[in-house]
Formats: sequence, structure tokens, C-alpha cells
Amino acid sequence: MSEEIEKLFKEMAQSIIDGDSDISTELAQKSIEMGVPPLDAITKGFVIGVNYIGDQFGAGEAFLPELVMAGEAMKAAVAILEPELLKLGSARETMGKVILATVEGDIHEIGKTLVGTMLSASGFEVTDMGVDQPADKIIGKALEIDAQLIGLSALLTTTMVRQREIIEELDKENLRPRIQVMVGGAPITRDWATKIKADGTSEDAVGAVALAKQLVGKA
Ligand code: B1M
Repeated sequence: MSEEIEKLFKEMAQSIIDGDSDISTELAQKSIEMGVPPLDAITKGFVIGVNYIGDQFGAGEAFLPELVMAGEAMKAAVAILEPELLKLGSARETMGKVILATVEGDIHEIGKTLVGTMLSASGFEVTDMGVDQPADKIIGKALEIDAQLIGLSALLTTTMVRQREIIEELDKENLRPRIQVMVGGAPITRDWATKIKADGTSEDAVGAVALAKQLVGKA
């Protein structure tokens, strides 16, 4: 990695730590002009900053306003990079229909949106329902558009249980394996996914695409 790009990644992380959306969007734009791969800008730059603030918050050394500002700066930067991620898509065929949502009680959206962008770039028809979505709405939408896959994001240990509720509801209605479920989000482990009988999990957006392709039989 060139020194210039290394410096850019550090500035990106710092812009999130500072909660500065003006700088984070400026740096996102600069990375595009420099030809930095957009996913690298996110994972090697901005995510380092948001994880730092998350850890500080968890340790009681940063407070809610800082978390909110970091989240906003992160969201703004990712929004600048989204069209670039979509351009990377080499999709030639339709891979299938996916419903994506963050579960009820949870408003974390950045990772879920990133997963949606990567799935779209890979040829999936993505219906992103947004955050704080109850089970009945998610299942209703999946039936309405005849989705093959539901992707559920949860970032809180208190909301990850909602993933299980949705899977149980689908099973109760005999809607699986017609509709498969993939789960993700920072607290989600393989053990959890197995325990709740999800069809799979992935720890990042690139893995989510590979998993989704596998689940719809197009890997
Ligand atoms: Co919140 N928050 N937050 N937060 N927040 C966490 C999750 C936390 C770990 C911070 C901490 O304490 N260390 C902690 C949870 C602790 C726990 O549950 N044990 C926490 C808390 C406590 C809270 C509040 C309760 C704080 C409060 O109010 N007291 C509150 C909850 C609100 C609610 O949801 N009801 C809250 C609020 C917020 C903000 C709104 C301020 C903001 C979100 C802004 C937004 O989304 N618009 C925020 C943020 C920014 C974070 C951290 C710092 C960063 C999350 C993020 O965007 N990461 C987070 C700490 C952390 O995770 N390091 C934290 C970047 C993103 C690219 O990664 O979302 O992990 P991620 O997504 C990844 C993978 O997980 C995966 O791929 C993505 C891309 O690689 N993935 C999937 C995600 N979804 C997937 C789905 C898939 C597959 C893969 O298939 C379907």
C-alpha cells in the first residue's frame, strides 16, 4: 500500500472518530478520485474509526452523542461510495429476490445497507425494508414479492433474538425452505445461526454475497 493511501485510510478513520461528516464525505470523494477500491476505503478506512468509537463507547470512554455523530459520518461516507460499489457489479443474470431488514427494536443500518449494495451489485433484486422491522411485515413483504431469501441484520445482543422469532414464524407457516434466511450483524456467530436454524451467516458484506449465491444455487 502506498504511503499516500495509508495516510488517507488513517484520515478516514479519524474523520469518523471526530464525527465529522464534511471531512468523511470529502475523503470518500478523494478516494474515488485516487482510484482506491471503494470496499477498501470502507473496511480499511472508515470502519476502523467506527469500531474505535464503538469500543470506546463500550468501555464507557465515549458517550452517546459521539456514537451518533460517528454513525452519521460513517453513513454519509458510505453513501458517497455506494454508487462506486454498484459500478463494480459484474452481474449478467438475475440471481434472485432478497428481502433485507434490520430486526425490530434495532436501528443500526450501516452494515445492512452495505450488504444490500453488494447484493445489488452482484445481481440480486434487493428490497431493503430499512430498520426496526417487525416479523409480520418482513414475512408479508417476502410473500408479496415472492422472495427466495430474507436477510436479517441485528447489531444488539438484545435484538438478535428477533432473528429466531422470524425463523420460527416462517417454519410455523411452512414457508421454508421456499424462503431461506441468512442472518448477520456484529454479535452474530456461526453457533447462533446454527442454534436458531438459519440457513447461514456471514461476518461481512463480501461473505454475505457468496452465501446468498450459494443459498439460491448460483454459487
Ligand atoms: Co450502536 N451499539 N447503539 N449505534 N453501535 C453497537 C452495536 C455496540 C456494540 C457499541 C458498543 O457498546 N461497543 C453496542 C451494542 C452492545 C450489545 O448489544 N451488547 C451498541 C449500543 C449499546 C447502542 C445503543 C443501545 C446505545 C444507546 O442508546 N445507549 C443504541 C441502540 C439503538 C437501537 O438500535 N435501538 C445504539 C445506537 C447507535 C447509533 C444510532 C448511534 C449508531 C448507528 C447509526 C446507523 O446505523 N445509522 C450506532 C453505531 C454506529 C454503533 C457501532 C459503533 C458501529 C456499527 C456500524 O455501523 N458498524 C457499533 C459498534 C461496532 O459494531 N463496532 C455499535 C460498521 C458496519 C459496516 O459494520 O454493522 O457490523 P456492521 O456490519 C457488517 C457485519 O456485521 C456484516 O456485514 C457488515 C459489513 O461488513 N453484517 C451482515 C451486518 N448485517 C448483516 C446481514 C447479513 C450478513 C452480514 O445477512 C443478512
